[in-house]
Amino acid sequence: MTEPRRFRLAACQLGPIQKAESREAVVARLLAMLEQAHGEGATLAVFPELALTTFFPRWYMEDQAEVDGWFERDMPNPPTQPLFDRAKQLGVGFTFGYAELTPEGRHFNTSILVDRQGAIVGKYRKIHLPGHAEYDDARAFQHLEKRYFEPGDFGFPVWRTMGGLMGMCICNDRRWPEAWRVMGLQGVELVMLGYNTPSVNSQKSEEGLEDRLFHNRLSVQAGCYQNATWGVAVAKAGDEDGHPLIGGSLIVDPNGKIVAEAATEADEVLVADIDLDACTFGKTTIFDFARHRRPEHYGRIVNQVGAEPPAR
Ligand code: CDT
Repeated sequence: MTEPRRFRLAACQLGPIQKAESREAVVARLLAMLEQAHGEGATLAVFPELALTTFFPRWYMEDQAEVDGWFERDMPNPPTQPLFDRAKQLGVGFTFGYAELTPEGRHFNTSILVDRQGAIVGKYRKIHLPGHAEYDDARAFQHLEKRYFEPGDFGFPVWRTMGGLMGMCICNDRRWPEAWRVMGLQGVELVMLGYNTPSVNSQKSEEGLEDRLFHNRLSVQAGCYQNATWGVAVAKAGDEDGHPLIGGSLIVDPNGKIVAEAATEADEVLVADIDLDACTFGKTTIFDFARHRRPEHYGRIVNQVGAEPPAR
């Protein structure tokens, strides 16, 4: 089936989810936003990272059974099935993030992409895991993604679905140009990502909300421009049990310009009309990779991890 290359996209920002909130209560909020997105004509809805629970990596846990309680063993599962069913009825594709526990006992920070016919067509597992693995009392609060997840093992795939070339990444990945470029090298036309970003840097209290929103915009706008792709970055925002997260969800065009931006830190749906053919100009001119890239000079990008300054 040929699907349109022009469609309305919805960024479905979530307000806070408290530790005590159930999956069922959260899915009811996702469903309300899905209905709103559909009512406004959207045919693709993007929900944030770890969209079913509070941002649990801020809590230090030693009991693996307690940790595993934040993870989903199946997708869809009973709490999320209503979202899959309703989206299929409405003909709306969607993506959201969740903590994935595989049958082999592996833990990933994952997002899935579901097409307008209700099929799961893509899965991405977060590669750049920020934070630390052990309790760190030098920080104002914990960020234990390196404790609870292992780095993703799928790379940065791009899927041909819903009329275009679709990619995903998750939160901290958006700060890494490598993530965008690997998708750019597959011709990506829309990058969908969710985030949970604390409003204050736990290691530098003077880096607050304004700087954090700036870094979010800077990363997404640069990634879109430099790869001539649309991008949508969707927050889980607001105060989760005393821990504030930034809002600032964005839809960005292939020229790097913001076309829609959230105004609140609550559940909020923003929509924009997407023309995937708007990527063509950048991809065939200044960012025509086949003509202009010089990979013979990029060896350090893949051969080295940390910075290696020249000898004195
Ligand atoms: N969820 C996530 O990846 N958050 C990070 C916080 C960085 S500070 C440890 C982010 O890049 O927004």
